[in-house]
Amino acid sequence: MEYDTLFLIKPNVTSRRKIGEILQIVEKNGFSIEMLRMFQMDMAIAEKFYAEHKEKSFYHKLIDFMTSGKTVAAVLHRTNAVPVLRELIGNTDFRQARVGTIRFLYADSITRNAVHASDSIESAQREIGIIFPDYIK
Ligand code: FUP
Repeated sequence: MEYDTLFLIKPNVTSRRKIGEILQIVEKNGFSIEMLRMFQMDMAIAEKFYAEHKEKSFYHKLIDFMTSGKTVAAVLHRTNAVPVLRELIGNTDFRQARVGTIRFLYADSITRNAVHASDSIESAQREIGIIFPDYIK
């Protein structure tokens, strides 16, 4: 099945001028970029996006980081987009990420972990709605 997922390139990467390299990796792996946006997350968007983590110990660190600089957001389209992109980005903890994954290559810590990819089709729809409210499929 072909469908969309949401991808974010986080502030620790945008500030290092690695945006092009990472977009090249996703395109080489068969993803089509349907929407693309660069912006700095405000508190309202970050809190909405990460609402499920509100009670976690790392929540404030995560929100601080995500609002600290520019994010590139993309709607990516492919067959089996969610599991394929999750595989390509690697484990949340970069120390456990498979060699060659985006997090293995670009993460600095568990919080500054370079990229985000939706973990289910439902999450993808919710997250696309937050970042690209005008996107009509
Ligand atoms: P993932 O789906 O791989 O992005 O991971 P999670 O949904 O579990 O976590 C969301 C974000 O919280 C991660 F991108 C980074 C951050 N996080 C931490 O900062 N510390 C942790 O221990 C776990 C996650």
